[in-house]
Amino acid sequence: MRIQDSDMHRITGRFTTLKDYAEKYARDGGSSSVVETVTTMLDDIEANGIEAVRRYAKSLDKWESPDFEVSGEQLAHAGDALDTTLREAMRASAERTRAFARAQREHLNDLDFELLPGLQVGHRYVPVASVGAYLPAGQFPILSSAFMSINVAKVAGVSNTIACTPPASDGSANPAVLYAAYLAGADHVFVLGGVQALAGMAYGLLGQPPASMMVGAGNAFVTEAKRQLFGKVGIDLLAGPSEIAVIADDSADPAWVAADLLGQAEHGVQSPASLVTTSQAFGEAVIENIDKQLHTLTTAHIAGPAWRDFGTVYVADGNEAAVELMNLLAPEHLELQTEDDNWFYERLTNYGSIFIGPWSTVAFSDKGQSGTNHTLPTGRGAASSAGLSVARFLKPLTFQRATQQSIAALAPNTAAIAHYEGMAAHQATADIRAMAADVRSNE
Ligand code: HSO
Ligand code: ZN
Repeated sequence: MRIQDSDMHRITGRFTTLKDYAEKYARDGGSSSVVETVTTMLDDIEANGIEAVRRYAKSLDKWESPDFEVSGEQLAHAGDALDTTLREAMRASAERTRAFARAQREHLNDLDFELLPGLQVGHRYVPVASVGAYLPAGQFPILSSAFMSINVAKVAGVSNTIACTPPASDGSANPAVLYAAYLAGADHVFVLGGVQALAGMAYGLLGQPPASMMVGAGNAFVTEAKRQLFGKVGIDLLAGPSEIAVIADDSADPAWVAADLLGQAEHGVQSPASLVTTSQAFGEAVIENIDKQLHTLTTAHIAGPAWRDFGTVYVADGNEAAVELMNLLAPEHLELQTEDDNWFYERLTNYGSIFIGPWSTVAFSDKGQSGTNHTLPTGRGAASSAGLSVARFLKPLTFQRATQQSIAALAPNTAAIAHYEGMAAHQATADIRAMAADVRSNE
């Protein structure tokens, strides 16, 4: 057993680790070579259209195709060769993520009420016209990506959904990723990867109108392309390395906590996994279990370095300190395995999604089984925003219907404010109505 400064920080009252934390987790927006490459590619594709898309597909992925699209027939049969157990599991994920999104949709109500006599205001939810989703198929072909993006967009009522997934070295798409896109109800699926895929969707080069919004995670180039295209199109979020943080005490099983920490550390060598505990002995036991589990884990070459460089066990000197630290960490995924999970749940405010009690593990959401969306803010993004949900594909468009009855309350005040600002044309719009309604100005 070993406890070193590097893997255990002692918290006494205020967080002495705040500076460590900021240094360790502050990440820049990407290396400048990635930024430059993506800028060049996007400019080229914007200027030269599908010809440039084809050129990049050929040079980067050795992939040529007349239009990159997967036929409806091919999509419908994508799952045929898959193992039945996998197919059933995926079907359950598709159904549950759809059911959760539907329930959330039902709680987004249109609004229409009288704010003042003669002034009716409100909003109605209108889906974005089209969504482009990136479905990764590289090191890990994350099958649930289609459920979190396309599926949820469909529930929102998005009429045109496009998915792009990168080709393998022989130009084929991952069959399970295609099957997921099929289950999710994608309207058009293309075998196209990287920056050229995002540009193709955003600029409308794939025989479809430009995407209003693009979602889904990919490598550093894909993320940078989304960042640069933001503004032209909406995006879900810019995903950094996946994270997990756990609050656990002596009542938890250190082997389970260790497994769950490694469960997200596996994502990449920069994935932070943090344990916050009030018991030093428990923290030591978790570290010991992680070391043990890494011996047999087939992805230890990723999870090991991630844990070594970005893994932390914090010993808090009380539950309040644990909550305060966790709200500061604002992790993407947060697990509670304590004697009184509700006590923590009521006080925690910054996380992408929370997993309450030892039977709830992050992978249940990651794989679509628990229905919630796995596209969640990372890198402290959870301090200011939530993850992807049906609401992100819906615009609450406001309206106002003013009648003459409301003019006395609206027009003179508007005129007074516009007059002060020097915005004469604005003032005129209020004045003509005030005059027509025979309302005297405030001036
Ligand atoms: N943890 C990732 C999603 C995922 N992981 C899917 C594995 N499969 C981001 O939340
Ligand atoms: Zn994950």
